[in-house]
Amino acid sequence: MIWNQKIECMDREQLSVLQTEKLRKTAQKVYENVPFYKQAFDELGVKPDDIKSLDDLQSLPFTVKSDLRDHYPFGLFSAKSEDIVRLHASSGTTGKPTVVGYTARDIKNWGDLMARSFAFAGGNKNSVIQVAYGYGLFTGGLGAHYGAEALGATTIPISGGNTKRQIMLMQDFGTTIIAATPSYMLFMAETMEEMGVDPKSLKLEAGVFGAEPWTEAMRTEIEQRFGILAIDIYGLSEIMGPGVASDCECKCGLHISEDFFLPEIIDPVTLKPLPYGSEGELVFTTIDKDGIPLIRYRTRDITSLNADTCECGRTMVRMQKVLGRSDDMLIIRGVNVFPSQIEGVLMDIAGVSPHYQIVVDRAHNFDRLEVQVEVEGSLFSDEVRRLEELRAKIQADIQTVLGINVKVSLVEPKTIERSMGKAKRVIDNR
Ligand code: DLL
Repeated sequence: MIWNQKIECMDREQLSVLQTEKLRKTAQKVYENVPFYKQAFDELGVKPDDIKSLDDLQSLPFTVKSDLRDHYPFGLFSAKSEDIVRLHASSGTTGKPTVVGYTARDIKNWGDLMARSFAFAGGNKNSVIQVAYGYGLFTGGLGAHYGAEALGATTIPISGGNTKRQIMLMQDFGTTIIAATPSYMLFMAETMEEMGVDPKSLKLEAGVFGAEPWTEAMRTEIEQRFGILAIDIYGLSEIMGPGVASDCECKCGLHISEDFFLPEIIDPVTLKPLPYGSEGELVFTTIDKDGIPLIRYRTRDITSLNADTCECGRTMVRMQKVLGRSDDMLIIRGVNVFPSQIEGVLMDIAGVSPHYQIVVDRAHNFDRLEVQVEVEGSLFSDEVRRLEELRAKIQADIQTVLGINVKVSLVEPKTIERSMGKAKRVIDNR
């Protein structure tokens, strides 16, 4: 089902007229209400009225995460405080969180956009949606919650964690769609096995999984273990939260809700825009937000865009599955390494579980990368030779993909700490 056929399948020329109009209004709003933006526009010598077409976007200033932190907590808000009805925040690596505010209209629109994502997963008013993203300052829980209600579905606001209870409710309430991080979904599969529950015996039909990078191999594993459709959902709190983009049943890229968010891909070094199809850093301009509209926000997420009409009929641009972040990219002895590349290798090898951790250390100016990965328990009671063969294979395959030698350690099942939210894949001790 297409939730908003008129918009989601809009002729692209018509769409660009709508986007240009919304962009000009947004530029006016931030120029008038946010001193940070007035100064940034003035420094570049641009005025909101100069915006005549979408090409003029390139003359506008960028926004980065530290700009939000430097104006903590509400300095980049465009709306008056009396009109803000909700705050969310995402934790940074250091110090203060990044705070975002929503007006009542923003909350309504967010629910509507999230409903589009649930519709991608086949959701409708008959669906029973279990929201296993965390509720609280994180946008996952409440974002999915309002989307499920906007859809008219029955919503189960269980939040993350409490895994056995999640499973019981899935059985008893007849959950048809689950919203969770992909790593937590795999943990639920494991817990079901321990409890003697067959994941395929549930009424579950689909899941909307996101908040962290995951590979196609992980998608296949979830789909096969549960017998469901696994949809990728992308978003970030600065731009709105979950529901900025999601893939449809074709699973060939995530449709961005372009009537709200203008995407660009830039070269993260030169900051120059790149054409469709090129990989680079994703940048968003929000064009229909009141609380905290942002101009050219640098997400640090690496992907590419595709503007071809999708088989599903939607015309909205698609972004490729996120490859990683330009800032969690590891540089190991000069080589750029994305955790998702290592995950890709692991998932292609039989007997290896999707639970792994990457530990980086430096000794005598030499970077060492260790991949700790869980393997099937039965292997440990087998001959040592088989374990060693598997270890050597993983090491050789990673060497082929990354071009560097890494240490591989095989560990027993359930040794690596499980997460109820975003998995912590990398421990960088450098
Ligand atoms: O993670 C919002 C969200 C909640 C999205 C639930 C999807 C589902 P933040 O905590 O601000 O917001 O983190 C945003 O998470 O810049 C990406 O690096 C990463 N991320 C989110 N979704 C995906 C995804 C939420 N589907 C940051 N694939 C983003 C890869 C993702 N990375």
